[in-house]
Amino acid sequence: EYKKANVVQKAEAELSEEGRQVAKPNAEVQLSGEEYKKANWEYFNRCGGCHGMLRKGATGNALTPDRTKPMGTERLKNIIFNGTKGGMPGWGAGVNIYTMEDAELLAKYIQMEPEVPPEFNMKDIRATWKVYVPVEKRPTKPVHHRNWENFFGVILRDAGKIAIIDGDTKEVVSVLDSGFAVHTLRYSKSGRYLYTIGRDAKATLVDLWMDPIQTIAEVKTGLDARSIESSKYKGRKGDFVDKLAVVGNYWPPSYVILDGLTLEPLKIVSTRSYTYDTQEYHVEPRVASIVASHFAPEWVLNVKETGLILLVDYSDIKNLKVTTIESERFLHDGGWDKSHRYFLVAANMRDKLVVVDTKTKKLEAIVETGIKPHPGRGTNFKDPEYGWVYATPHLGEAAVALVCTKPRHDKTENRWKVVRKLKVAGDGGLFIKTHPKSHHLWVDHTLSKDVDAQRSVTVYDIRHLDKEPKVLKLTDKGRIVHMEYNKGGDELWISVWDREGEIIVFDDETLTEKARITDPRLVTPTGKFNVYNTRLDIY
Ligand code: DHE
Repeated sequence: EYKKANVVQKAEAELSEEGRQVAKPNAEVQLSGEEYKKANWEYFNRCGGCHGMLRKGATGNALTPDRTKPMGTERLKNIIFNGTKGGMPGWGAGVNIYTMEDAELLAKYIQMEPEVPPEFNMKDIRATWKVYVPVEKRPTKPVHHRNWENFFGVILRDAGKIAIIDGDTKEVVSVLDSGFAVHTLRYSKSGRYLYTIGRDAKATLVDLWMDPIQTIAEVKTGLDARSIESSKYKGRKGDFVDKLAVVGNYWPPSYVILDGLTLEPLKIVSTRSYTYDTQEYHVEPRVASIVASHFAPEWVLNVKETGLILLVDYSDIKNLKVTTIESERFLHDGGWDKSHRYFLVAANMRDKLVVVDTKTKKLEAIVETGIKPHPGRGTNFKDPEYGWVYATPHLGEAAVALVCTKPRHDKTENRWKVVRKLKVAGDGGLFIKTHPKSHHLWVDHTLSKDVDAQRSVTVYDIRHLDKEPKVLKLTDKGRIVHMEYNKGGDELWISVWDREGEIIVFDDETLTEKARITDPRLVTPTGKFNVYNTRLDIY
């Protein structure tokens, strides 16, 4: 059913148009042209994010033929279908995305030499750039009376769309096309503009002041991407609020600087370079998370495979200054500490969080937290015993680690140490959330192998962290994923990630359900981003 969706067909057509060549099968495995095309597409859709387009491995193991051929089709097929204890999800058992035949097709495909995808140069990017509403035709103030600062941008993953939901009335105000399997959303500092990025590297720009709310520009910066951010700095070195945007590409491995108001592509910078430790050349160092610094006109870009964190100064992009910080390999997702000075990013395959000081522009600390930390943007709160902490769940264990983030002048020996580990109802944790006005800590276990855990959320009372948490089972379908607060910090929104998706709204104080937002258009809702909280990095 998914495969028939227009959006999939469209993205598939685009990929083949972009000239993916058919690789030569090796002696043992043979695939017809059609089979190869299908496997190639499925690998991009489901596998490349973790294993890499060139299959050199990152969050997942390397899948080059020297490793896969000795394993053989039978074993590989079973791993693809059932998953592994190491955290690889099974795509057959439980979720019914692949049949055994699909798994076999991919098992054969990954024994063949990886195909090198084409490059995507400025000419290709410019050919995809469209402005639907020029700057001078846009309103100078909101032309509707909704409380737009309490809007939620919601990802509708498999529909390749986003929904704008009014946080006050819970109405679905707009559903707009975006890139294929859209991955993250961010707002400009003013909050007026919403930036989206699809897995196919299509970025869109939405104006929340218009009525109807609409997409005003789009551009495709590459073939594969996961992150987007805007310029947020206003200070002595200039006012860059809403002026620029940046996309972090997985393929070609690069970042692309865009005009923030039109998405006009301005500059491509390659991230191909040497690993920070062994100093080996890497052809596919992908850009993972990106945030905008609060201290300087800079973006913090985390390059996964080389373990390098780039502080990119966007004040003069013709003479681009980049501070390159050596940290740890396999950088993925992360967020700010309470002070917004330190950025904490997971080096997930190394079981660590890396801390960067964006004021001194140096590596501050590396903290071992547990098996495969996956903070999303993480969350900050005051532990009754240890003071301010940053918290992360883990993919590989049913635990949340609290890392002490006490200010620099506080000479406590706990700074940047794990001061507490909280048990949660499942491993496979992806996201965590609290709010300055809340005393609850919410944790999902989306990728747990246990179906009950996938459909539940663990809630701790921050004032009594030594007490047993509540485990709330929320649904009998799909999985529970990603939490977000409303502007007032008194409602917690959580997604039921299913073909017939829902958003459940909780009264945060009483932990009772306040509303279920249902709409046939809410297909596979995942991340939700409240305008006010996201633009000000409140988490
Ligand atoms: Fe994500 C954030 C990459 C799988 C939903 N995801 C991110 C970020 C990166 C990333 C680099 C940080 C962006 C930032 O902050 O700038 N994600 C990847 C992958 O490479 C991976 C492992 C495999 C893939 O092929 O994509 C992957 N991610 C998933 C999922 O399976 C999820 C649950 C659903 C989906 O879209 O496929 C998923 N990722 C999200 C969400 C965020 C995210 C909702 C933003 C969280 C936030 O609160 O900021």
